[in-house]
Amino acid sequence: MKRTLTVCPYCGTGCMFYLVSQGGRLVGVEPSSTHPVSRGALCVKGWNAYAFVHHPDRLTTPLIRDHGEFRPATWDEAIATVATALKSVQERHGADSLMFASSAKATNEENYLLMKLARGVFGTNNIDHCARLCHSSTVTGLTEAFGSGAMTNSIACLDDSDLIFVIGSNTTEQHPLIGSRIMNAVRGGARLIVADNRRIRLSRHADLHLRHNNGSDVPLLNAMMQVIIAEGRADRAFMESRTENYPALAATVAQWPPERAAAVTGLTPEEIVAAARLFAGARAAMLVYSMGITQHSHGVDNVRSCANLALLTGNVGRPGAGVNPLRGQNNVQGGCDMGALPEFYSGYQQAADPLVREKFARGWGVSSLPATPGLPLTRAMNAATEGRIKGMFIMGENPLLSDPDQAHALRALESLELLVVQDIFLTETARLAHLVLPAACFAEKEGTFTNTERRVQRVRKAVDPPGEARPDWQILCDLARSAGYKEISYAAPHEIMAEIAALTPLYGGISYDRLEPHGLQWPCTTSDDPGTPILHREHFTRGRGRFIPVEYRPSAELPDEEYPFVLTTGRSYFHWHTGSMTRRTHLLDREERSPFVELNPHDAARMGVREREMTQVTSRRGSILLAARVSDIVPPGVLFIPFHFVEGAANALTNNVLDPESSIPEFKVCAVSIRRVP
Ligand SMILES: Nc1nc2c(c(=O)[nH]1)N[C@H]1C(S)=C(S)[C@@H](COP(=O)(O)OP(=O)(O)OC[C@H]3O[C@@H](n4cnc5c(=O)[nH]c(N)nc54)[C@H](O)[C@@H]3O)O[C@H]1N2
Ligand SMILES: Nc1nc2c(c(=O)[nH]1)N[C@H]1C(S)=C(S)[C@@H](COP(=O)(O)OP(=O)(O)OC[C@H]3O[C@@H](n4cnc5c(=O)[nH]c(N)nc54)[C@H](O)[C@@H]3O)O[C@H]1N2
Ligand code: SF4
Ligand SMILES: [Mo]
Repeated sequence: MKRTLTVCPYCGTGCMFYLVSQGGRLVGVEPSSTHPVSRGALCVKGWNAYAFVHHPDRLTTPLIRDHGEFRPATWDEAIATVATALKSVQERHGADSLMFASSAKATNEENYLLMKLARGVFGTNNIDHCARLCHSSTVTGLTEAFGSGAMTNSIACLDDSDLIFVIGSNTTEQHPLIGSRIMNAVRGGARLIVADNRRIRLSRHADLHLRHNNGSDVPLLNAMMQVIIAEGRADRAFMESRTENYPALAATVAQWPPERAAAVTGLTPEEIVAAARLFAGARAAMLVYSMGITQHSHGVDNVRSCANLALLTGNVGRPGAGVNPLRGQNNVQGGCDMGALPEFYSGYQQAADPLVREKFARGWGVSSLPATPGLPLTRAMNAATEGRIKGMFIMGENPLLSDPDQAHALRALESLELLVVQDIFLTETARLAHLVLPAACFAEKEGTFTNTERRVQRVRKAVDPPGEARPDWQILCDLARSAGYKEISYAAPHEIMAEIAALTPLYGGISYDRLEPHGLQWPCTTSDDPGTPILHREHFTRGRGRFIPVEYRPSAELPDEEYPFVLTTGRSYFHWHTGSMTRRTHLLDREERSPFVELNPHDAARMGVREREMTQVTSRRGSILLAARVSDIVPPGVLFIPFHFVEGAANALTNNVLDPESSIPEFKVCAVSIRRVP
């Protein structure tokens, strides 16, 4: 038996465990008892994280489409074909007709390399990844307010908190080891407010459960701030010494007394006042949020409101407090840190800044780097349908199931002249590709992931990849060389990290030998920097914390007579996104086998729908069939559908409307109808 210490490939909590292998095959998982986050525990996905690795569906050779059918190819042929095809699109239509989609499932080193390939070799800033669908609102909103778009505090800070405000995060199901830490804190005496109209597990332990209407977080938070100011509960000393632009905030929230917010949120004024008093009365209050806040056409405004509330009450820069966006994928924090974003190089260095471009050009040995602003992923999909994006290279994403408005996503992918997909399985998106490259998964390669609390941790190889599959970083190096960038050569991922550290101040002090045993939290700028568990302690990254007042903008598509229900989409505990890994994991698949819609008992009675009966849910964009789960988890008038199932794809229904600033889609609100299928 061999035990290999590595990081869980599922969520951003970043638990570490040992992969147990025997004779070159994984046989199980053992938690790490000393790890500061997992502390000897794992959730059901972690315990089963070895199971998909040896699945017979794993891609084992490159595939080239020939007369409509895939045929296996050698690596030499596949790499040369991909490089030539990308070059050809670039030469005929310009570099900005290419789009590169990176992967929050891949390592930091691999994200950095794809960023380098897009900018340094193919000359475009068109690089992005699933953070666009997830926390792009956070990156925009918190960077403006604080100067950094990451969790301000550490997971362990939950132990020091005496009030936890969970808003738009189903923490026990989606970040289970953070969820259980919140439950522990509550058992230890911390107060809990949950703002989510679903009766999620945490709500049963909350002092206050706010079941406000989807899309009404800005009025809720504005009114809480109005009460805090009116009752003299704001932290004046903190505001004077650490913040700016307070008068503008005060003027805006003065327009939002609880009575006005009550009409929009569906709450009572008393509930809003109670929330305000609980929050402002705490010694250390921590905000925890996720997709309920970010995935709206006003997602950035929601994030700004969260930041405003924390600034107003002096809850930034100390233990037990802070604004804490829980990052979703195992390495989505790292994907952003590595500059797999159109607007940034690694470490949030602006692509628009000529000095940054000069520095990277020198570091990479290229003559120049592109100045044209890059396209976010969501806008690139729109551009593809308009013929402005011609070629797409997708590493480790499955947009046919994860992008909003599936018919639109299909149109976008089908209109491409060239689609290359590099994945571990032949996903729904890969089936549309011209070329498919088989990648090694987390258990088969070396590298690092960065978790939601900015902790950079080692990923280690336990077993060999199946067949001809290779680590993403090796494939990307070969591709760069084949496309004419001969200087690229790394013996192993630690050499890529050395280059990242040299060009990226945030990661300046990160090297593999320093990551034993449980990683380092950035900023970590020098080789003796112990890392930073809490941001903004003496001053904000941007200097002063900035209040950015926001006005309420309703969701883009509200219910009407024809589509009388609000549809909100999200996740279940057992499955992961588009299901490529969890639906190939027996134990998880057994728990949740098929698509379902949560429907309130009142609505069910009204519509004549009973538990487990088939229903048809329809929006202006599409229609799907799925079983009813009648439950008061959702309030009347709201339906909830997880987006894991291809045979009842929630994204056939969702609305491809984007936040104007972050370009995140409105996954959390659209209008639908439901009927029983006779
Ligand atoms: N098991 C599992 N875990 C996962 C994932 C997975 O696929 N499966 N995915 C990972 C990823 S990438 C991410 S980003 C995270 C997401 O983690 P979460 O954001 O916690 O998950 P979601 O289910 O998308 O949405 C959370 C909650 O938002 C609420 N909500 C909807 N609209 C609103 C609103 O307008 N306001 C408020 N306040 N709440 C609202 C919903 O009712 C829902 O309970 O999970 C990560 N963890
Ligand atoms: N309706 C609705 N839609 C949503 C959301 C929602 O709440 N509602 N949430 C959005 C959010 S927050 C997110 S993060 C996105 C997620 O959207 P995606 O990122 O598209 O979803 P995943 O299924 O996680 O895709 C990851 C892919 O990487 C592959 N993979 C795993 N490991 C590796 C590796 O090491 N190398 C390579 N090359 N590939 C690998 C997997 O097989 C899988 O196909 O979905 C978004 N879509
Ligand atoms: S909480 Fe997240 S990181 Fe931890 S075992 Fe579960 S899925 Fe993996
Ligand atoms: Mo996400």
